[in-house]
Amino acid sequence: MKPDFFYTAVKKEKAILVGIQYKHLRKEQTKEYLDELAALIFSAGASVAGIITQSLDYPNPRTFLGEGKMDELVTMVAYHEADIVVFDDELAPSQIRNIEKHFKEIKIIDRSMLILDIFAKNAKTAQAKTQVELAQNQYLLPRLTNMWTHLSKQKGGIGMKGPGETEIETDRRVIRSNISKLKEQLEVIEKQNKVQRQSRTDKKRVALVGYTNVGKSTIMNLLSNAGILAENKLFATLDSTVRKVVFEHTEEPGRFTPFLLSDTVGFIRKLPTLLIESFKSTLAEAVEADLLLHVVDISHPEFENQMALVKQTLFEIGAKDKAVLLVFNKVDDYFKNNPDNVLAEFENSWLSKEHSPVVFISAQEKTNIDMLRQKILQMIS
Ligand SMILES: Nc1nc2c(ncn2[C@@H]2O[C@H](COP(=O)(O)OP(=O)(O)OP(=O)(O)O)[C@@H](O)[C@H]2O)c(=O)[nH]1
Ligand SMILES: [Mg+2]
Repeated sequence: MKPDFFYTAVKKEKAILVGIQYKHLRKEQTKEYLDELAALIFSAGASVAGIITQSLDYPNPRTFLGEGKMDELVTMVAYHEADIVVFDDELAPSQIRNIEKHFKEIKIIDRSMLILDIFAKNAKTAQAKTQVELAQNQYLLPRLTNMWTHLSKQKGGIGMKGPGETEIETDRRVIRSNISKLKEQLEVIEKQNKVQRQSRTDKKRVALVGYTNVGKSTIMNLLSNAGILAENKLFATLDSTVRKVVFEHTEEPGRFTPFLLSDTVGFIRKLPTLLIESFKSTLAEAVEADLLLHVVDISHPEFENQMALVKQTLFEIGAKDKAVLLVFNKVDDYFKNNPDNVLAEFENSWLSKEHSPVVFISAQEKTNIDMLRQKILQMIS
């Protein structure tokens, strides 16, 4: 660790969150969405100073918020001495330009940009880094003319990492050639990975998939001692890790079944399409798996919507018609808040609802892990 006096990290940025209370959404849902945006801000290393919402049918085409609300936002930013304003929906380049006119030295970003930033921060392998860089360049291309030219480049922090950094790169031609170079690099990496995957085809393959922060990496570590970073941040995992796991059949001691288990990048609502596109090859582990463990955080108020989104995303990347074991995780948290519910009843209701095998566990408390092992074994044997 560096001594304190060498520590030169930029100060923790303060953000104001902006969301629309759409007429078709319940109030609690809008709150959940903004809570998620706050979790993204936290994962990016910044803090939330304030939240502003407006009831609208659709965003104002010029400034996202209406005139009066915009004044309120300006006051709020000044009061909290905020550094960033984050909008929960994607902003059009012209909206960014119009909003920026209201501020000095304030970064205006949208949800996509924030997610890209977290990905840039957390990417470790060459593949993940290249994929993020590709998505960033593609995101930047249509927005080149007005990306914070009013900000001093030394500022650092969210959104200042990556291709936005230097003057020369704000040239469309450079961005275009970056994009084609990155695509070529990815092709090379993907070819190597494919060879690697093909060399493992003799074994059954199981992939952990699910919404971000549901506990995929915790389960991976529990089943395989993989030593993967698991933390209460969104998108802690960006690279798929594969481990060989050997389970012994409880009813037949001495009989072992080996398989390959992989951890994958989490999903989130409104994941920038560019990221899905560029992460397709990372998600190949899920597409080519024999069994998917769809992990759900049952303690989360939005868990059913999260499940639906995961199914939709799996469909989009071509991982449909797969054997799926639904793993409801964090039952410890769930039963803390719903002490009257009975696990067996719950299990039955979901079994009839989903028509696919389900298992309820707590990866943290190590509850029901034997049941999870048994079900995996049943499904791959
Ligand atoms: N209460 C409770 N917390 C859990 C449980 N399993 C995991 N967690 C916590 O949930 C947080 C997220 O866990 P991860 O394993 O990193 O989740 P992930 O799905 O890999 O998340 P990403 O890689 O960021 O998409 C961590 O703080 C874990 O300690 C559980 O059974 N109960
Ligand atoms: Mg993870």
